[in-house]
Amino acid sequence: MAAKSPKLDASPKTTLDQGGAPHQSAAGPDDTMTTAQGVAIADDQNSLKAHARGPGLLEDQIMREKIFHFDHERIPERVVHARGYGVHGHFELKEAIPELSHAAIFNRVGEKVPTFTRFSTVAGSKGSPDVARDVRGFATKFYTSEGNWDLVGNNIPVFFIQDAIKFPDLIHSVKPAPDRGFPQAQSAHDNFWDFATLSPETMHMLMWVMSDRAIPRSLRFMEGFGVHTFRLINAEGESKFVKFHWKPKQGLQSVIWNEALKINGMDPDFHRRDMWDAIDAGDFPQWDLGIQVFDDDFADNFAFDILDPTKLIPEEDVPVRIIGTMTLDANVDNFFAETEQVAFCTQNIVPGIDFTNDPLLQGRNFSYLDTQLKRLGGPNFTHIPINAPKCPVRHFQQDGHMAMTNPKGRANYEPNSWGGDTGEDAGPRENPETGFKSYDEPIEGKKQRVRSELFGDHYSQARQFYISQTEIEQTHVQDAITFELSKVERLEIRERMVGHLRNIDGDLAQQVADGLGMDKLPAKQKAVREPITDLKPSDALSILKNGPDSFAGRKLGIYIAEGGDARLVKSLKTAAEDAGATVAIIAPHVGGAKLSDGKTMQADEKIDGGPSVVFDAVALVMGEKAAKNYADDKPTQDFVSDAFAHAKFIAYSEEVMAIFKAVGIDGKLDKGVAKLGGGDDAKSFIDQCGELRFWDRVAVKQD
Ligand code: HDE
Repeated sequence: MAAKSPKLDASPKTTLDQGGAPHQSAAGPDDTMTTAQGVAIADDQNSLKAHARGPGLLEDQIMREKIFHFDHERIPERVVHARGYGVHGHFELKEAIPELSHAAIFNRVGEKVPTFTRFSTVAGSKGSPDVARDVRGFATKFYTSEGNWDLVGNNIPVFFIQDAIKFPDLIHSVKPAPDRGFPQAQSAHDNFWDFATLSPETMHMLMWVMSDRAIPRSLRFMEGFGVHTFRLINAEGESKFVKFHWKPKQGLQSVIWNEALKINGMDPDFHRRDMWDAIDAGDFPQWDLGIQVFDDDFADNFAFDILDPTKLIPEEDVPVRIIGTMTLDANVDNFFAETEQVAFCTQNIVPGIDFTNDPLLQGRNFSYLDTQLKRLGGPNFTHIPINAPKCPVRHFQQDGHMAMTNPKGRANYEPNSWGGDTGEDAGPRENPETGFKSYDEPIEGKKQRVRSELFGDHYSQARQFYISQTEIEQTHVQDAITFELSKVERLEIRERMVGHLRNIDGDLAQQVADGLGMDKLPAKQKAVREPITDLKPSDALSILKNGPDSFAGRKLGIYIAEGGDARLVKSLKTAAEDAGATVAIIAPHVGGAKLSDGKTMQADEKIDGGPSVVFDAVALVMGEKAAKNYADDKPTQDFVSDAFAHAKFIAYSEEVMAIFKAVGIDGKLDKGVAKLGGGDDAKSFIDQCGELRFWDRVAVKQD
């Protein structure tokens, strides 16, 4: 197992570390419970009463303190990205880029820079299900030697809107409607599609969120993007533009919509559990950090405005250059202290990196700092360990709520003339050599509320995204839009969207119109700028073209029952584990099942709690009597019929045919369903599982 990243100081088991070094209880032996004031508690079961059956006494300072604290346990959830999951790790630079940036993080090859990454959904509240159709946040705090750099990105390289002033409207429209307070964590409703279709700048992003990108199989199997164009600045003060990319070494993978709906019911914590389990097992996910670098010349000649966050730069035009790798290798000790209190701010950048004039980024630079004040209750949130830089911090900011690291000495202003002979510490001074300098971009022009002309192209890259998908993926996009619009009550909103789709791809518009039962295609929406229709497809935009090359990191569910062939189960387990996958045993009872060798194998899940939707591939190994017995069992039938419908690879011992018959797939078995005899069968099956899904099974669209 690799070394773990530096984390918050661990506290002794039953005492609380209140900011300083771990301490022992002042009140007595190590495990004595105390109040927050350190006074030992004699009875934590009974409040103080006037009499055994009498009224409670106000005097009970111990109960009052306990309940007071409990009453204040919650802080406001994030207004967006409320549901998230954070993990510690480190970033290691593989290739220095001094010609592009003088930032230490881009120049010290091999140095391990600690990181904290929080993944999130956008629309749902803290308790919403993980596999909602939504964008995923991918925010990383790098604790660099020159201060914290926060790369606050998403798993989609573009955004819905072009100007920060539209953000509250976008978010209001997707969040639960103000009168009824629902729907939760969904975009399939009138308000969202009303706003989106009246704001055609959303069209490119809509293609992404209607694709399988918005229902990832795991947080480990998705890309990350900084979205905006940033600047890199070298020691000479020269600047180039840059877009940041995270490429998962695990490959890309998503679930399909019907699966997502079922997973959300079976395991609303599917993504966070998956991340916790992988890291707990030492299977540390890794992402390469890549940069797309380009200059003014490219920017001036590119078909779109590089300041427009609804556009991407195809990797075929500017290749992604990999410069380092992030490894996530430690779960948090305390969810609240770390995942909840972490405060990402887009304005946290270090010397050698700079902003551009992207109007969304400019607005974000205000919003993030502002929101932390509300959420964390004061300006000293940088004193909270998860937010504190791991390099020296010296300034004259002082006081405020919950100030933890307070300056010593007399000087709290500058310039000052302390120091020298006075013997007093004069405090820190600015440093023109190493201090942060903005790129001295010349600016002139009129003060206006306008957008640049190229921002008016709303359809070209939406089309490029769509035509870059495989046929299966295109079908998923059609189905997703049809599903969402079917939940929209107002006909004119549905028609407006199909009118936009006609500017993107004729067949897509027709499929959705058919799916919605429209008699004729609604009128085309008027385009502000005529779309470019000959942009080349880009393979990088497809998930299926960028999948993994093995079953590593994936999960096999083996459903066993009485009399199942013990050798088969063992060989499946071994083959899966050898491939770097994990295995869960499912049985009719959690106590497990007695196999052919007479031994009882314990189960991880009872069948009702271990449906096939939570696995990447499944196997069923049962004795004849048991298979017949469970052929009529509904959870068993769902296990098989879902796995089959979701194009999963299925392995079985021949007795299981009784169940296949019961669910009506016995006559449809294809190359994705493998009968296990002996020999290398298990290994061949696991090799085949590396393709993740047997798409041929669902490739022909049923009308
Ligand atoms: Fe955010 N966003 N955002 N956002 N965002 C927040 O900050 C905001 C945008 C993103 O795990 C908030 O601390 C505005 C784009 C992530 O803690 C808030 C605009 C991208 C996270 C905020 C955007 C993001 C946030 C809420 C339009 C991808 C979660 C809580 C101008 C590049 C960070 C918080 C975490 C969180 C504002 C648009 C990503 C309110 C005003 C584009 C990953 O400050």
